[in-house]
Amino acid sequence: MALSAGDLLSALEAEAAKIGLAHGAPPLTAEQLSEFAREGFLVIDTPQISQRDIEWSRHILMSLISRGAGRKDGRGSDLSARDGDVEGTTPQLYRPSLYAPELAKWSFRKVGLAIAKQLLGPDATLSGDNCILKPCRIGGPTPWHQDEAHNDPKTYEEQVTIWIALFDTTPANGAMAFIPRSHLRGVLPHRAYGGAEGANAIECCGDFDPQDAKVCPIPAGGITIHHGLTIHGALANKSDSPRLGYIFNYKNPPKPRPELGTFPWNTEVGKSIRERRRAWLLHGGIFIDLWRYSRSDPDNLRHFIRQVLRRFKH
Ligand SMILES: O=C(O)CCC(=O)C(=O)O
Repeated sequence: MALSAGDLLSALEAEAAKIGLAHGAPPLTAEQLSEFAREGFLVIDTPQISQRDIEWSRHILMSLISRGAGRKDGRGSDLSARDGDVEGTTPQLYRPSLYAPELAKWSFRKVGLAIAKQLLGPDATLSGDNCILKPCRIGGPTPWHQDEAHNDPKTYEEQVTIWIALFDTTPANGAMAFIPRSHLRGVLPHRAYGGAEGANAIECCGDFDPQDAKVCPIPAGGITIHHGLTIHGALANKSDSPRLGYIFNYKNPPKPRPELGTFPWNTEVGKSIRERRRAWLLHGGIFIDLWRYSRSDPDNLRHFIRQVLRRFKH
């Protein structure tokens, strides 16, 4: 029996509705919005992404990581390193869509942005993508931290993060974990992970109890969403299944805020990565980067320009 165009459209809409993408409908419900406002994070444990797209993005990100994309230009690093190592046990690549521009055209970007605008308001834009792999058995922990502790303390850029699981996540392979309601407490003190000279990541050393954490396993294609002030982290991968997160950060435009002092932890971490990046940019990498940005998402380019301008201002 032949299907009419109308039948086909209804069938597609029914499928889309099942995964929260009904035509024109905002992705998050009123209940989800109030849960996020109350708890500082949200877990959507039904796949939001088709199996085909999971495999497609997983393949691209795994290939970028395995060929060491971003290592020499200071965008690839080992998240759990404490000795300045770049090629350690927990590979992370900032802005993978600059290395594989097809990622910038992925349809989920539209859904992600719609979610961010529901949470942050109409001015929210994508500030960057990121991916973190915890390989079987060796993937290291993600230290507890607040994303906004990475930002410039002189301005306030409210932010949210969408974390997409590209393999099933479990408590044993490093599912994301959140401290409920910690987004209501402002930026807490941080330090270099483990207080180590060669750490690449920051860790929250403020007053909070890791026992309060809610560990949030989700299947591949599921997502977690957290506010930039929510304390979060993840355990090491002790299992036989890999754990890969594709991460989108969204920000509101910066607003001046009362002087918060400095965030000294940001100069304490990632020293070897910054040196590598500087050397690469000065040796002509800047032109490669400009070319990469020019073929990428306009939001990526906007944030790059904003960062450069800020560096000149300070
Ligand atoms: O994937 C991880 O382990 C950490 C991700 C994270 O910290 C983030 O998305 O803000």
